[in-house]
Amino acid sequence: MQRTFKEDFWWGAATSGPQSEGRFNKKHANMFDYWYEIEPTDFYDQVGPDVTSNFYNSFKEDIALMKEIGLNSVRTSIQWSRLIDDLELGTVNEDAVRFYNEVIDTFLEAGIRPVMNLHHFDLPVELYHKYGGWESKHVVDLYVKFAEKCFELFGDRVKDWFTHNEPIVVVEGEYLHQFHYPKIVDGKKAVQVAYNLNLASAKAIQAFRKLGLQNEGGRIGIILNLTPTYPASDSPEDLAAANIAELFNNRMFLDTAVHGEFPQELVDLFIKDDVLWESTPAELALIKDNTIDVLGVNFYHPNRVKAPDIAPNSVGEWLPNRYFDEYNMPGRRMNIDRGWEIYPKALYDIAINIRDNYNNIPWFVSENGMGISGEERFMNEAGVVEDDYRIDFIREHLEWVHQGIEEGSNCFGYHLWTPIDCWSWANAYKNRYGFISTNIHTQIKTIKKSGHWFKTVAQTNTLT
Ligand code: BGP
Repeated sequence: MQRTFKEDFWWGAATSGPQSEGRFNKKHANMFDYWYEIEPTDFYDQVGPDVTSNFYNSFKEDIALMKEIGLNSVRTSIQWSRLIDDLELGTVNEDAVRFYNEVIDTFLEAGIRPVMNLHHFDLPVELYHKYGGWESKHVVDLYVKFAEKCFELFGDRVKDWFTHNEPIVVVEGEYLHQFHYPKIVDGKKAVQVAYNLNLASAKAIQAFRKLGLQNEGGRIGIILNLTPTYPASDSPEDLAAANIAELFNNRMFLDTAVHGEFPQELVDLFIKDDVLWESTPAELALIKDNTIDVLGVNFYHPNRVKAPDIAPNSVGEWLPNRYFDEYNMPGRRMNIDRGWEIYPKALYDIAINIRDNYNNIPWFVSENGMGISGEERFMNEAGVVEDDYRIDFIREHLEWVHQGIEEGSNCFGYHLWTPIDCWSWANAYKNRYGFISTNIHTQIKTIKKSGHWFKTVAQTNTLT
């Protein structure tokens, strides 16, 4: 069946500064730069973020390749640790200003809409060591200074801004489940960090509007990784578990971003467990007044949950997972390389949820993708990766997006993670996601079969 999308649909891909630029000419280290310095063995093949996919040096050639595969929009991020010279004063590093100006202009000349995010897990590490990072409201204010600089410097040409990418990952990775530096387990700090990230987003939105960028065609939002929750059964216990998982994983940021309020049920739970954040009425009013214009949804996998085997109790460290356990649904489709379930229909469920419960706010799929190990095995004699599995994956997800749009969802685009194979946090180069492959030894970049396929989809606005 042929599916046609509207004329101005965003066909694109997403990356981030820390995963693509490399550390070249950066004054400050971010959390990952530093983590790699102190614990290189935590990274796959001990490959760190020093070079990544070399975008700092090769952005002109890289953007030309993105143009060649028909992308009309690309998201990346401005690295706080690159742009800002004095983190307290918010003064800028002139080389970084030159770099981001050239990147933005190169995108525009290529006919690609540059979409900019401000924080993609890459807090300057000094702010963690000095103040506890996102635990501190002073750091929230320093972030707002950084955001203001970005708006002032680049807001004339960048029209689509996002405050954070997947803030829940900071909460979980750094403060609960120990998969990102500093690998702390502290429920109270985790909850404060979640609050402060919400506050930072609202304050950045306020700064954006004070500058009047919304009157110049600008809009601002947040990018959330929504993982729809599916309970293992209809039992009251499983339904209750799914409800708490949904509140913590999704609604803690989504409700605040769209409605300006934390879900009361979640606040009550935090009060009961004595982990509630410190807030002021003025901050809560600011959050209420500064909701998003637009939403980015990263979707990789659903969240299947059941009631925990052991009933919640107050012993041990507080973790939200005391209320829900992951459930391995028999027969589920898996991407074994990344360990994530493949369930494209979840994008339709997200579309309908946003339509019905979140003001049908304009949104786009800001990340979706399939990380595959050892893609060289699929390379043909010409060096092209024949990634038919990725084409099928994208097609299936787009079919459900289209169905959602048919039923009134306000979805305006689809971005694959990622345009060019890039470095990924602790997994480094283990799993490849791109439309374009990177040889990490030679930095030679080659369009994969999926890149050629996507070009036709983008040019015709049609999925066949
Ligand atoms: C998202 C992040 C991206 C990217 C992607 C793929 O959570 O926003 O930065 O890394 O996931 O996941 P991973 O790199 O962990 O395989």
